[in-house]
Amino acid sequence: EDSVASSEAGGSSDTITMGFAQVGAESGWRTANTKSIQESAKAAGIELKFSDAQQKQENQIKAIRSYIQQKVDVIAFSPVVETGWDSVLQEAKRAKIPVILTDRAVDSEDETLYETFIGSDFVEEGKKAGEWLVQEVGTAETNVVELQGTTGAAPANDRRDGFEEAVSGSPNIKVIASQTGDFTRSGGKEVMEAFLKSNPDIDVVYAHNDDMGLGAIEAIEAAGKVPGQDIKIITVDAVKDGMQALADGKINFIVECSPLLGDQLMDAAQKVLAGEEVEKRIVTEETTFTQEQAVEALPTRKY
Ligand code: GYE
Repeated sequence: EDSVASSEAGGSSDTITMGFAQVGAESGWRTANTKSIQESAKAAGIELKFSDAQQKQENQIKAIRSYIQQKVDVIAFSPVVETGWDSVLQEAKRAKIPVILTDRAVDSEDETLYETFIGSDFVEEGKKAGEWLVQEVGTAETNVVELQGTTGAAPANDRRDGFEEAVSGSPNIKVIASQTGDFTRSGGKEVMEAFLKSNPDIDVVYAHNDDMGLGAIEAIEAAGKVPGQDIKIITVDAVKDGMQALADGKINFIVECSPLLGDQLMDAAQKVLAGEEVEKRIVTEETTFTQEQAVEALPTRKY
């Protein structure tokens, strides 16, 4: 495809130009997600303009404004936090550039500001994590520490809420400390070190993603304890490093969250620009993994 991208928003030149404003490169999940988007764009013959916001909303807003100025055909992004998008999305709407949300949602009341939201059900993921714990510990007194994702991010809010809901009927399960580790390995490690210093009786870590769980493993080992045994660990994502730690017995349970959203995104973009109907909400299908299941799944795991 060497044709020049259309200079008209929604124009009919055969090459579609997509501006994609990514959250950052904070985790193994994000790396796999970026790769999926880049590969799928290539396969679909879509010209991709890509930016990395380093987990800062202001950078994402700047990127979206620049895509509007460049008159791309479609804008897609994964909003770092849920709130504060209305004005920039209104600018895109006025410029008649359709917007597709992937991975994370916005909490905007005005649903005309975007075409569709493609991604996981994070509340469901939190529930699966909590339900496993309820099964696992029965009536035993259980102290949980929670490593939350980026403050204000949809997956942090929803994974917290879903988990709370699932354990709400078990008064023996108590979340004794909860803090953000920003979805990074170093963040998870740092917060876990502080948790270990101030709480002698931690039974379980619930980390909102694998990377923070992997950071917590380092902190637990450094404190002379055995992750997966002295302290059980539940995480979300199921990226390779997480699955390896699960197979090695250092993590006890992982709720899957698929980063492979690229094909669905390109498909939705093509449909929107062709004037076809797309579902307002496209939910990704996902499973969960125990240690035994991780051993089986690892050899064919793609990310
Ligand atoms: O779980 C985490 C990443 O938004 C679902 O962001 C995504 C989350 C994912 O940093 O690892």
